[in-house]
Amino acid sequence: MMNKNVEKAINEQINKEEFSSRLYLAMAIWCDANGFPGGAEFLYKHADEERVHMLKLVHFVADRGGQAKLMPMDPPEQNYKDLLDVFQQIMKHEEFITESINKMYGVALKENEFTTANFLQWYITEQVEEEKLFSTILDKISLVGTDKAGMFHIDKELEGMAASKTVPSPEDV
Ligand code: OFO
Repeated sequence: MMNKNVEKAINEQINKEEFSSRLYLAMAIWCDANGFPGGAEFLYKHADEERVHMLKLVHFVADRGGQAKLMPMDPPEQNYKDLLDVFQQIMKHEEFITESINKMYGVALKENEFTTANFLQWYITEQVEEEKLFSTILDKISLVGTDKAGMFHIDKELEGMAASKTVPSPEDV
């Protein structure tokens, strides 16, 4: 049986991953409506990935004899200044998620839930990848500034990144 504090922390993380998925969906919709089809493709796919992050936690709770609880959530921001604004907000959000995962890991260790801590290692590694990915994209966008041709090129790059990515099922990650 899962420790109550650990279960609570995991349920809160489930909510955050679900929110991440919704946030990236809102950003994808904005990109679609504002002339960034590549950015939209990339973010639609990333929204799916966040759903996988959520499901992986849901399955883990079930496997340990618990029942995940879904919580209400505020709607994400749907209006953005430009593509730079979108990726700056993503970066900020991912840093918040990393902090939250580290805290959850801390709770598991404190409660001697080593199986859970071991399981959470995947999320710790994943956050390193997520932050690296978004900071690379953010650097490129910052470099281009307001140059329209450069922005077009970035959008094409995002399209390519989306095309080369397949979203795995929770069991495969
Ligand atoms: Fe789930 O990694 Fe981003 O938020």
